[in-house]
Amino acid sequence: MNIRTVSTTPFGDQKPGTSGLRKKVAVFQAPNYLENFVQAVFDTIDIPAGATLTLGGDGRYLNREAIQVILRMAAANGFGRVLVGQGGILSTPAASCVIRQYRTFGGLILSASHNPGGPEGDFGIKYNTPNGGPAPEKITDAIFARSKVLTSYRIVVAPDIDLDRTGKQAVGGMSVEVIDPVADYAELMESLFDFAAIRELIAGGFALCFDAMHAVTGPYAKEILERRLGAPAGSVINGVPLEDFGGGHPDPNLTYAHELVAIMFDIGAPDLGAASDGDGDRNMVLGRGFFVTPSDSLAVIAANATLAPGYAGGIAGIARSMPTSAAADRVAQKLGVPCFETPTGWKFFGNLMDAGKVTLCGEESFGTGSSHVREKDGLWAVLFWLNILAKRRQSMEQILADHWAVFGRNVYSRHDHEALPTDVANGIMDQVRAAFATLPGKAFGNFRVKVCDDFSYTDPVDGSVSTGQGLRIIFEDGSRIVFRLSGTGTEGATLRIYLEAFEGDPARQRGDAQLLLAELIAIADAISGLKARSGRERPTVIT
Ligand code: VG1
Ligand code: CO
Repeated sequence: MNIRTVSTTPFGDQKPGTSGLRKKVAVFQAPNYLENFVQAVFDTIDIPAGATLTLGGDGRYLNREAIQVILRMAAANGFGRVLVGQGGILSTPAASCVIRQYRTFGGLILSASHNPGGPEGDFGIKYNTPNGGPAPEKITDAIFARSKVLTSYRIVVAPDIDLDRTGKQAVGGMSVEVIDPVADYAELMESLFDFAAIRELIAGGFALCFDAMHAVTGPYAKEILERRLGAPAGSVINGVPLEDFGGGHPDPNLTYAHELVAIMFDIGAPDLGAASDGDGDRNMVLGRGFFVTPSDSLAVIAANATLAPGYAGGIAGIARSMPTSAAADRVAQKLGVPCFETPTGWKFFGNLMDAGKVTLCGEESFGTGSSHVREKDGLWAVLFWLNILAKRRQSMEQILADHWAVFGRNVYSRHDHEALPTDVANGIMDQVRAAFATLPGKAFGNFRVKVCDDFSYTDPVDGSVSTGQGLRIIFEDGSRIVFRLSGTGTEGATLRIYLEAFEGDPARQRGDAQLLLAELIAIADAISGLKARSGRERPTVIT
């Protein structure tokens, strides 16, 4: 093997965020930038000789080039084999599935998830550990530390492989297997859900529309929804992955998935609408003229879990991120299973799933998943809904109404203020933090503050502590306002405000969330000085 050692100067800014290292494409294109980070990963993870690595990405701009570089570096750093998705494609949940199924020594996933792609867009990379999940903070901190001091990287001299041809090839002395990115994942889905019942539902005229947003889920959705489940061709829209996602923002929410939202709120809307993000781990589900919040989606899936064959034996427990509404907690309580509250980011669920403490996990940010892999999983959530619908034969709106009638409704909304100047965002957070001293006991209209804190978490499995995970203001009646800065943005700072109030009265449960939360929204502004400090009248995205 012809290994070269190339000198490099550390960049100092390669700190993985909520979900890996994410930067503008131009930053990744700087000489040695990608190589520096990949070497930092390889130096940190103690690669067993001859180990196998899983490799793939969401197909965005730079994906193919980065894969060729990583293959050469993997060969030079002692990997014996790499499994790479055909065309360089692997959705995040499919990568997790491949890591687990073939017991590889983790994987590298190339994606900036829901952030836009293309030459002006974002790129990203993250390391997933052998359990298939995102590396925990202990490892990402070590990678960052290493990236700041390393002075060279190792790479073999070898030509590019043909990423489009499945089968065995070689890079240096290392074997590379180009695999079908969809097959193993589709098999796993078929083992969890009642495909026969869903096929029957669809054959009976149930219509669905899945918006892949020109991101990675197109091929997965077409194979599973159209080919295996019999949805008519065209049920999957924007199904061809494009390097720039067709110029769109592949974030499945009410703002960016506007094409799907328009379809679902129009006359003749299909029975179910769904969308996924750049790397396929998020999901948004809609009924006809009806939006299901991700927090409610987790709760409904938990309450109906035994309808799916893979969960027929019941669930061990639920975990949700702190800002996610407590709707799932109510279901857990009724089922008599534990519910854990973790910081934001899927990496905090891994230990709980590995220890068998939880089966289902969810985040308010359109993330739902289970222990079938160690990532959130967009299509899995859509299939879970289809399975529930096939068994219950009710509309999505009716299922939610029934759910709220039993459990009450945790009225919920997230307000994002994107791309704020960093000092403005920090000023707002500082003002909230400073108010903590005087808030407890203070009344705002009908709401009286009970406690406030900066959320910190002690992992119940390994005892590791994560601090500074979001400013919480909790009111006497259990309502909450949470202020948190995003760890995935690449432009200025994004401030997220999470609002939650419980509504037990069935007569008021069907109301509009923004109206039901109006008082809390005003309180959030009064405490943070948001409008005055930012000069903005309204959030960039409301969910
Ligand atoms: C956001 C979401 C968080 C999610 C993360 C990664 O992080 O709020 O819940 O885990 O994105 O999702 P932040 O720090 O911007 O709030 V993805 O689809 O990038 O893998
Ligand atoms: Co994602």
